[in-house]
Amino acid sequence: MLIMQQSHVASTVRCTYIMAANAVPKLWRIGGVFVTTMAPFYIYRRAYCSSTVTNKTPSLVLYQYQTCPFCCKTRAFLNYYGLQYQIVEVNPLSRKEIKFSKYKKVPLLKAGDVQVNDSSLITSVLRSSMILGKPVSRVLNMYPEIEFYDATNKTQVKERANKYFLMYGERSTPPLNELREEREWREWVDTHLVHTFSPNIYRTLRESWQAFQYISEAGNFNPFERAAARYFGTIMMYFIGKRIKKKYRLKEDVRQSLYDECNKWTAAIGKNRRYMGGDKPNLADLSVYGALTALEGLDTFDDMMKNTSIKKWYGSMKQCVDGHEGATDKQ
Ligand SMILES: N[C@@H](CCC(=O)N[C@@H](CS)C(=O)NCC(=O)O)C(=O)O
Repeated sequence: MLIMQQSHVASTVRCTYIMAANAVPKLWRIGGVFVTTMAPFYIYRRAYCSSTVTNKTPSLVLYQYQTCPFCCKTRAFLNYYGLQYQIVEVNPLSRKEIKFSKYKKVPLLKAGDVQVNDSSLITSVLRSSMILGKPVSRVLNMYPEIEFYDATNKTQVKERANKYFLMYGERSTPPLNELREEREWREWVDTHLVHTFSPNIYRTLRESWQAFQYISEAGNFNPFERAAARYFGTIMMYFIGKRIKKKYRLKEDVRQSLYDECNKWTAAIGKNRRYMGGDKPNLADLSVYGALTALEGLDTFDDMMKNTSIKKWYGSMKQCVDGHEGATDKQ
C-alpha cells in the first residue's frame, strides 16, 4: 500500500480550510488572496493502492484530497474491504483533475465509466454491489437523485435521500435494529462529528500556525510564498474556526465538543461489543474511524486520544483497516 504520508497533514488543513471557507462566504473572498498565493504549489499526484483484487471489481479511481475527512472515510472503507483503487489527488484550487465532472467536491469515485459522488453514497453503492453481486452501474440506479430547496442555505440541492441505506434485494438482511443503528451513526459522522474538526484544528493561533507549517513544508515554496501562506493562512483560519464554532453551536472549549462526540460514540458501542458491528466493524465503525484519521498528526488528535475513551477502539480499527480484514467478507 502506498501511503502519501508527506501530504497528510497539509491536506487535512487544506480540506478543512475549504470546508470552513464554504461555510463562511465573506471570509472566503478574503481567503482568495491566500488561495491565489497558494495556487501554483499544489501538486497533482497519483498513487496506486493495491491489495486484494476480485474479478468483479471494476477499475476504481478515487478523486480526493488526501486527508479530507470525507475522503479519509472513503479510503477506510476501500482499504478495509481490500479493494484495489487508484488515487488522483485533486488540486483544490483549479480542480483541473475533476474538470470532467459537474460535481465539484471530493471524494468522487469512478468505477469504470460510472461516477459516484459523495463519501456516504460511494460506501453504500460499493457495499450494496458486493452484497448483491451486481455491477456498480446497476446498483447506483437504486439511489435516485431528488432535487429540493434547502431553506437554511437558500440553495437548490440534489441529494440521494437513501444514501445511508444498503440494498439487499432477495438476500437476507441483518436485524433491522442493527441496520438502523448503523445508518444513524453513519449520518451522525457527516452531521455532527466532522463539524467539530475545524474549530479544533485552528483553535489557537499557535495550533493554526502549527497546521500551516505543515502546508508550507509540504509544498515547494520560495521564502516569500511560504511566509505568505503561513501568516495569512494562520490568521484567517483562526477566525474562520471561531465562526464555525458559533455556526454549529460548539462549546466554549471546542475540545470538549469533540470529546463529547467521541465519548457518545464509544458509549453507543457499549461494554459488550468490540465494534458497533459486533466482532467485526460495520459501516458506522469504518465511517467514524475514517473521518478521525484526518486528524492524525495534529495536537487535536493527541488530545482526543488522551482525554476520551476512544483509544482502544481506534487502535483495533486501525489494525482491521490496514490489514484489509474485510477482504474475506465481501458478500
Ligand atoms: N457530503 C460530501 C461532502 C464532501 C465535501 O464537502 N468535500 C469538500 C472537501 S472536505 C470539498 O470537496 N469541497 C470543495 C468545494 O466545496 O469547493 C461527502 O460526504 O463526500
